[in-house]
Amino acid sequence: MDDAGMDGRHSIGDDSAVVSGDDAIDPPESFRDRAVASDAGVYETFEREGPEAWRRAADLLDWERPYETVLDDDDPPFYEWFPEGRLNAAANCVDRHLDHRRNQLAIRWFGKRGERRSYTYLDLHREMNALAAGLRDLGVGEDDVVTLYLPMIPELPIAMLACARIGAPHNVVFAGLSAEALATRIDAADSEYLITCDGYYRREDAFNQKSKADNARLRIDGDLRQTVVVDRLGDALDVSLGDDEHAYESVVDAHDGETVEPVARDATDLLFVMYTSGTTGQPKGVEHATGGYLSQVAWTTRNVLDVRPDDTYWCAADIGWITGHSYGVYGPLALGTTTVLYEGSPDYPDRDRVWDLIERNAVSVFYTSPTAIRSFMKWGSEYPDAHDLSSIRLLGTVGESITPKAWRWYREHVGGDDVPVVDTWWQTETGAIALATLPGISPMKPGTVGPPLPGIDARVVDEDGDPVDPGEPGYLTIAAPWPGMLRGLREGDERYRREYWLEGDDGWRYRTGDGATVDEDGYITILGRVDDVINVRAHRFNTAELESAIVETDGVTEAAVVGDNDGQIVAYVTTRSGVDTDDPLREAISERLARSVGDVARPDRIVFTPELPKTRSGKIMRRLLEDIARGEEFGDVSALRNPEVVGEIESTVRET
Ligand code: 6R9
Repeated sequence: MDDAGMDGRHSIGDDSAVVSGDDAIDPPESFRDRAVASDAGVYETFEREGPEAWRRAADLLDWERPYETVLDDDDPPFYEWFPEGRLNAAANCVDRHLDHRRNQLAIRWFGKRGERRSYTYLDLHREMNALAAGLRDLGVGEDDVVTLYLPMIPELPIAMLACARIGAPHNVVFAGLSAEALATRIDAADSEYLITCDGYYRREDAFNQKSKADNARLRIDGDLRQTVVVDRLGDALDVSLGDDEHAYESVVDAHDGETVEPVARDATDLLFVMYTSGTTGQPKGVEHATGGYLSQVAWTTRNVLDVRPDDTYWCAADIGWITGHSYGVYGPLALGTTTVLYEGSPDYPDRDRVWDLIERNAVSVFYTSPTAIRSFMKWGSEYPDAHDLSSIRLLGTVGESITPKAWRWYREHVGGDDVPVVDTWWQTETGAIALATLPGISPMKPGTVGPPLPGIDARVVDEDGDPVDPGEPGYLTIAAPWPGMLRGLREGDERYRREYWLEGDDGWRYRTGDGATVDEDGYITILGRVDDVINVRAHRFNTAELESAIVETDGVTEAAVVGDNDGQIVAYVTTRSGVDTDDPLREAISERLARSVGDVARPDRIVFTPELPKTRSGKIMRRLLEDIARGEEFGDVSALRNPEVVGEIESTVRET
């Protein structure tokens, strides 16, 4: 293996294990030998070549017209990647695989009622084309934004690809969001076309999705010209269609067998818009360009998640969020692999559902979130232990910090203790993974994301933009553009500049909004959003650090820490079912914090709760918990996954 480090600053991937700390774990030998990325020289190559190095990513795609320039940075912070190039994302995800693997499965779908459907690349090609022809027939033209409001059914990725084929940017709205949220996103995106469904199942119950869509329609300022409605529920729900509403089935049937020439898009043309999850402030319409986005997504799916064409790969994130876009649809399909799509809940019909699906499908790469992993832990290792999970070659995690405890549990009980676990940091705005270990090269440090990927100039800096010392908290910034980056915001250039960019003496810096530390090896630990940092007793704590200590306590499953108006630390804690939420446990948590962080970190109040309030994408709503701790008014909680817990928490807090 090449012995090159990163420009002498740190030596990731150096065989002599320069990476320090007792907790660093080398990539397993068996994995390393067969990894896609096994040459540590890749760091140096990117360092030496600069943006030009990203040709390697663009070259994973088929281009209609080749690009000449890799990066046009004449007008920062408006960067253009591969500007002269033209390509079509759907052709890259489907058509080009027809020569070699038309009969290979592209999508394996598992529905909530035990249904299964599989699509080969040929099937996918046929249905995508029929829908693309149908959408055209309904008047959808290039650059018309189509809103997709669908659960995890095959029609969702098919609709994304059909839109991409005709150059119509999609605007996917998570199916569980309210009518109001849908209306806001339709208006904000100037979208005149909608694809939705009659309803979907949540456990036993059929939910009426169409009525939410109807409701949204009454609220929008603009005009919805045409709506396509997928029949997900069959007879379970009777939905009547108006003149400008069309059954998906009939649209696709009417055009079955037709092919639509993929529209060659400029690399900088809009592929999709995605509204961010809104943990803070108003949702923002993040715009992703076709060429740069797809290049980095394909490159990271290969090099970070180690996915190859013959894998069966499962990204458990909902396609309604960026992770599902990049790593549930575009990444795996661009590489021609088989991607698993699961509509159901992880604990239905039983708590071993996920392990059962992995075993059944011989899934080799599994990518999920710390929230999910914490649930799995809470349910108990007997569930994964009862299944043959030996097909797994790599595990990934994304979305929030993972505690060392959860990381180890995941690796041991799901990965058989001998696979790499990649903790991947990125955002809706970055489009693709930006920080992570390269699994065949870099040692892993549980609880720490890892170094920036080659070509990502991430830096942890202080208020003045100067690099912080190892271990000191700072702001995570990115000092050079990268291909998957957002090309702008739907809300305009000014907002884009203001939200994300700072001009410094040495150029433009992208602000991630996250706090972080960096260690001597260049490994970055995410401390949470900058506004999650709490200042109490003249100390600067970060929520992740305290929470990670609390969950180390026996019996504790999840924790969220906030500061109140009196400068006190309030810890919200969920426990493993059956554990007494009594004084000994309070004492144990306090001891644990004192031990891990210091006496100064002992919480003033511990509030036991059956669940923590979470966004639909699984992020803990710390802001809300902070408002509750401070006895302040808080806003609308209906967009939460579990709004019902809020009242309960509030009354518990009042009693403590
Ligand atoms: C992909 C996605 C982005 C925010 C990001 C950060 C948090 C994501 C993380 C992580 C710690 C990780 N985040 N990955 N924090 N470790 N591996 O989640 O996008 O929904 O836009 O959220 O999520 O705070 O800024 P998005």
